[in-house]
Amino acid sequence: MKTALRFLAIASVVLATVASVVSAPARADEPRVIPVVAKRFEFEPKEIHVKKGENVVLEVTSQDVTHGLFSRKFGFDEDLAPGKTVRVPIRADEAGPYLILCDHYCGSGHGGMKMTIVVE
Ligand SMILES: [Cu+2]
Repeated sequence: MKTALRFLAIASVVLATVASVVSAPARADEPRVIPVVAKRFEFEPKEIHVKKGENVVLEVTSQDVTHGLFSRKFGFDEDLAPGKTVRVPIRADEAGPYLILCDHYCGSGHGGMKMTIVVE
């Protein structure tokens, strides 16, 4: 009887250890979250560096008027309503600088409102 109880105790410790090891690696796949602010007439930061194949989420918030967030490369085109945060997942498999544009007219400096994502 004592032997059986000891076996059960050891078995439950082993199972708990296996369970914690199996569930741990999920964290490594979690995307890196990068906060971005949009305001007349710039994005902050202006340049973001990511690694090839890295999963990143841009959390973009407009501080003033409605802006746009457009990227041909990453295939997104978002409207950024003031005060709302938009989550944009990105992942690049090729190195390079990629231009991100405001594509929602926001005033006189609209044409120069851009940022760069550098995939390295
Ligand atoms: Cu604009």
